[in-house]
Amino acid sequence: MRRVVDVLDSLRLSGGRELVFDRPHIMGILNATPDSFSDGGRFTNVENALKHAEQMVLNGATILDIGGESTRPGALPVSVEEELARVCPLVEKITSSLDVVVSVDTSSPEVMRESVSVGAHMINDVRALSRDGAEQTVLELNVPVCLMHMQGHPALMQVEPTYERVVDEVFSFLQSRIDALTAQGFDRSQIIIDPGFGFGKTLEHNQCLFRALDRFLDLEVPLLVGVSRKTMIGAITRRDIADRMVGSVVAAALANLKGANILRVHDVSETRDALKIVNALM
Ligand code: PT1
Repeated sequence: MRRVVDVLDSLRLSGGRELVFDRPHIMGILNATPDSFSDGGRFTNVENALKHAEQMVLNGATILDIGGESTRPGALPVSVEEELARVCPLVEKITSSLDVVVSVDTSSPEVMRESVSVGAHMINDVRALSRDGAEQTVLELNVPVCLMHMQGHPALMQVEPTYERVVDEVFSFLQSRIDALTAQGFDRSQIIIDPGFGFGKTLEHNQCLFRALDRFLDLEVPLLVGVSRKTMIGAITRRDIADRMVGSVVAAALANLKGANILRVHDVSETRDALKIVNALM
């Protein structure tokens, strides 16, 4: 199977740090939301979050994704002030105490700016820099960015997702977002893409996208996949959110086999074992 590493091989991060795609990277999810969708808000205070972050790094996460806005289906928007208050203290604490790449999951230009100023290395935007000022902000900050596809908005995105050809539409969207950024001088090697599993997609849409994951390698930028504990895993296994670990880990291993470079997961240690098995046996 062709790997993106054949073409492009690393992200340049602040402080001379580099993220090399000579192997899959595990992005551990660190929710800074009181209603966080599967950690029940246990990690909302900074000290608990730091412990969780340390554990994920010990277990093999090379990236931590810190988010202050829930984007699961039905979630409501959060104010910029609230998002800043949730995210920035955590980013500052983690970047100053742990040797890990810190990604901030946000669509808000203010949060992007402030979190990078306290040490964040990259931005993960589920709205692919569509908010007013977001694109300009990332151009100015000049940090790596993950562009994700979503149809609609979290509150209503699962009501009636509709596509004529889901793979072509998601592919074209991501291609046009890459083109929009590079046309303004942004370095293509600093862009990551993500088809956005569960974001305005039925199970069938998610299945089509997953089966076509290797097509996204044609865009010649690193590919991020996030399916951990999502509804699609529950729909396939008929398991509640608390019992989706095995399904999620298998899906992460399959995504890696299909060329994904970054796996965004809750269960870091289990995912690392799965990736080691893939690497050793395939
Ligand atoms: C993701 C992602 C993300 N997912 C990126 N960022 C979430 N780049 C947050 C469900 O169907 O996949 N990629 N940031 C979490 N969002 C969801 C969406 C959680 C859907 C759950 C579901 O259950």
